[in-house]
Amino acid sequence: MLDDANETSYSLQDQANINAVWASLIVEECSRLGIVYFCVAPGSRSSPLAIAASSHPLTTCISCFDERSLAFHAVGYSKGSHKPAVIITSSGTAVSNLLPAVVEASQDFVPLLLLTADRPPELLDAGANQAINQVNHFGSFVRFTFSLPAPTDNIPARMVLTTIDSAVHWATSLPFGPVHINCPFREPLDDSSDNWMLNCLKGLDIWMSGAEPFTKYIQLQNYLACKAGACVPMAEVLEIIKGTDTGLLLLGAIHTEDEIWAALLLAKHLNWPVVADILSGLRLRKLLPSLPEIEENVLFVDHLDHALLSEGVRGWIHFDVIVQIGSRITSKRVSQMVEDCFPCTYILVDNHPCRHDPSHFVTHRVQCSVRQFVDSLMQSQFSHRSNKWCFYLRVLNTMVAWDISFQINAEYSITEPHVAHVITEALSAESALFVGNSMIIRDADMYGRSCKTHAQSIAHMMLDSELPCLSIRVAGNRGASGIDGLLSTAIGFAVGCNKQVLCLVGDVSMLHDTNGLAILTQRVSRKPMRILVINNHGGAIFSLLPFADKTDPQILDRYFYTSHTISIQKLCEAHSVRHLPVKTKVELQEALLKFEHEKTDCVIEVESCIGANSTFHSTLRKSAQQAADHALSILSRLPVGVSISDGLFLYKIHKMNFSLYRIQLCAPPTSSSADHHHNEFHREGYILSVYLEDGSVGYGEVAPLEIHKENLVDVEEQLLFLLHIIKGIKIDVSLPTLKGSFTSWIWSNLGIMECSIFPSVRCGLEMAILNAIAVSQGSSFISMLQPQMINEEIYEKSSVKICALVDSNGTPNEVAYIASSLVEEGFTAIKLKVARRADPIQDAAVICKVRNEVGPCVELRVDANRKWTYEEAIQFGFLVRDCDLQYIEEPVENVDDIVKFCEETGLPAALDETIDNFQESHLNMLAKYTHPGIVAVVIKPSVIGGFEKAALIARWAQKHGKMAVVSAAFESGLGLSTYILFSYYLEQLNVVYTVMNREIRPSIAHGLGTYKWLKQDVTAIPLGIHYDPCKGFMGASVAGAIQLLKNFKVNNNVIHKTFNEEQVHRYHLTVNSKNFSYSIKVHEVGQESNVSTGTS
Ligand SMILES: Cc1ncc(C[n+]2csc(CCOP(=O)(O)OP(=O)(O)O)c2C)c(N)n1
Ligand SMILES: [Mg+2]
Repeated sequence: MLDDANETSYSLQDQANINAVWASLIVEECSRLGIVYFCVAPGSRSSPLAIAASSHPLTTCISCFDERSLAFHAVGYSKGSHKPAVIITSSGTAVSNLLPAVVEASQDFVPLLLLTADRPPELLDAGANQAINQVNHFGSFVRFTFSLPAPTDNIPARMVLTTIDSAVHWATSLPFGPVHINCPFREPLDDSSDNWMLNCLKGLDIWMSGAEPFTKYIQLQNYLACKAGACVPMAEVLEIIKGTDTGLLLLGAIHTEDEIWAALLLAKHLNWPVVADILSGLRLRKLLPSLPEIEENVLFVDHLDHALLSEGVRGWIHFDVIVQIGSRITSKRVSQMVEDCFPCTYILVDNHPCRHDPSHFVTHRVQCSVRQFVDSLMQSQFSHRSNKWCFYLRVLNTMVAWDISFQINAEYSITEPHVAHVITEALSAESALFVGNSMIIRDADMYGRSCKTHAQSIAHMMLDSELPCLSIRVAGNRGASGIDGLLSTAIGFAVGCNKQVLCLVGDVSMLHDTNGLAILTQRVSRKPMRILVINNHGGAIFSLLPFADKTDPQILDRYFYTSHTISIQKLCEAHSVRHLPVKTKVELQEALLKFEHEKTDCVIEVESCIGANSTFHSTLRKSAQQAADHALSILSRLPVGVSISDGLFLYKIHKMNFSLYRIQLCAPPTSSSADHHHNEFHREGYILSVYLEDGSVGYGEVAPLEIHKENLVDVEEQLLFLLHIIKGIKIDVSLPTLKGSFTSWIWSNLGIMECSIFPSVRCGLEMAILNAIAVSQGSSFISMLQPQMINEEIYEKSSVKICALVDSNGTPNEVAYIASSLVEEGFTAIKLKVARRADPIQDAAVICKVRNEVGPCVELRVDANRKWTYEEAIQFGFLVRDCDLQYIEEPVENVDDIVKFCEETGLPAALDETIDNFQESHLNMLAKYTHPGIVAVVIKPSVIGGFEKAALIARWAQKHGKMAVVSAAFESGLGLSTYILFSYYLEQLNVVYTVMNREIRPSIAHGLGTYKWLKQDVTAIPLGIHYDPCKGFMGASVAGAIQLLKNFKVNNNVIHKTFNEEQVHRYHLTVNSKNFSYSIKVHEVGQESNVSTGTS
């Protein structure tokens, strides 16, 4: 870094003062740009420049006391050499004397660089000697003018260099002409020494060690610039890109559909990760469901902004080359990351000539259209060497994306990030988006997401573009980012682009431009518009600024938020514009859909509130940061030697087999409806064995009961199918994250749709695979899920609290006796089955008796399994009101009555079957149950479809302050051990959650009391469930469960049949029709059939 600067070819450290540093930088950069002829007029204020120019080894200097003549001399030099000459003058009329020559140069397109010394601002307009207004002194006769600040070490010195580079680019680009840089200097003007901070040289290391200009401007055709030596051929850029190890394609604002497509093509060609800004048109992508390749081929790191919240990620991420298409990046964190990547090559491509480089780090500035740039790159082939890097970024992005989606979807109320998250669904091929400033554009950039397009749009797109994904044209006023005139601009944009524009604005922005509504009502040749106003009653953005916490709320309210109660509805009425208020997520969806097809304009007003918005943003940031840390810890634990280069996988499945077990139970399962007249009870199921290529084996259990919708026969068929297709399937490192990874793995690797795999099969498969990976890594099921939790010592002392299960047949006395024996044994939580009797009064009598018997400290739960009518449940509820029940599980048969039940009785309830029956998005379905009366969610992984779904529901419960209770479905010791570890994992998550919210909850008793039913087991190792004297409850040892799974051996005495690989016939069937033909791959299991197997 800076220490190394001593050894560099160009040294600045020995400059006496900061004036000399800046003057020296100016002259050196001119020389590197090929500009070496300096016309120096005498003067004191300009002495730092004159000294630097005259002492530079490569410059030629000439002098004249008459600035007018000197300037004409410079014009002559430039005409003759086709290179700009530099003119240095003192302040005052010395500058004015340059005007005639500047006019001549301007009219005759002669490049010149004017460096005029000036007084610092404190001496202007204050009667100081020789001080006149030199800013904009030459009016329209210069192509570019810039007034530098007086030199200071508070500003990065590289800014001086990018100013010179930009000025020379203007002078030597069509139409060539003079450029003016005004240079104020503060005394001392000589070389007397003054302490200055070396820190201002940050980012100059490479510049100092070379002889190249800081920012090289590349114009695809510019003769004069090349002559001046200022132009770098495109070949250099190509070479850089070819040699890139870790490249990033950053897409800023892109304005036309052609250019958006060109950028997409470039992304595919380079195969670099892509960060697409909201204004690029590629952030809110619409995907064709049938053609997902684009998402597979191009890695869009949509959530880099939030991933960068993690300090670990900030320290780890580094790109050696960044290509940015289109200026302006909305995300500050991404811009900061680009700065932190320095020294790196930073290539900015845009067709305007301006310096859009606020951090002053651009090394190559290519001035051309996106298409021209892509054309010039498409002829070259680039090697794709950063697969591993892309893979890491993909995992990181996926995990952060999952968390963002989770937080947004799990929030019952409509939030501003939710609007940004779902807005793509309201856009079609015929629409465009106009984003307002303030929070709106940032939220869309941070929380927007791509989504699948629906059928009509697909047809349209295929005809339109024949490309696999649809970009959405997005515009905004980011030139000056004002909140004025946004509505009017959006309406103009709608006329101009002839699309159905959806405009998103904040309330203050809307109020700033209500006259836009008058333009809206003049429907001149445009399609109807939807204007979505987020009304948080003020400028919410200020609540996110660091000073918000430290400022008096009244001052914030009045002078920052400008809080108001102005009615947007009445404003719309005044302009006869349709207005639709929106208060919930569902209402928003309906409003957006409704107006998509209507012919009228409308204003949809989403109600929000500054405080809640600020809190939710902070939750999102914390959660995304944790997700990014989690992703990093998974990636950093990749075992050495894992192959990432070929297909980015962690393991390969060698084979799978499964065995039917039959074990004895002590009693019939409580879920059993059959009458049991004999004393022998059995449980049947399958043990899956998944073998990895490294020899590790993991076991899983698939054992459907009556509560499952599938039975043993269904399951066997599906397992047979899996047995054949799973061979050779790869597992990547992200699979154990349980954040949608299994769902996408099952679809993309096994080709099975999420809804087609039976819940118990998916659960068993997840169990077997996670256990196999744990064996292979020499760790445990828990460490798979949460690598940060690895601490073997803690496992030794940890146990999971178990809730005993009582099938409460019998008289109150009999049941109370059983319950108190359980308490004596050490149980502190008991669940009693109710609603088996005809009369809820009898159930209530049993519960009252039990409570009496076991005392007040035992947690009592009851489970009605939805068997009561509402009236029966109410009757029971009122009778047990004083029994202090922890909760009543599924009291009523009608799902919609459960919240009503809580409200009427004031008793806590829990969900169980309700979640089992969710077909689609669990979080949307759960939204109905945020009511505080629902205190727990009972999760049976085998019934809801595995650990991934179970973890999602548990996180929802934890987020809403509810208990997430894991419950077994009478599985064997294998399933139970995995559930013990899963319960422990959830408890740890809950600790993190509650610590964040500053409230520690006691441990939860999990529904694993079914172990008492096992008379026999599939394993010889006993489950370590004992009274834990330290904790004071009946608990399952975590270390015991880890050991059981590690050393698991199937007890062959209980195995009835094993399914290994059977004969499979593979063949193709080809069907030829008139205009098309298609081929079907058939895998046939079992005996050879008579089907003709002619191949195509
Ligand atoms: C013309 C103009 N005036 C002032 C500002 C400063 N400013 C930026 S955001 C903002 C508040 C915008 O409030 P709103 O439109 O309600 O959006 P929110 O912050 O609530 O998302 C203001 C006043 C600006 N950008 N432009
Ligand atoms: Mg607002």
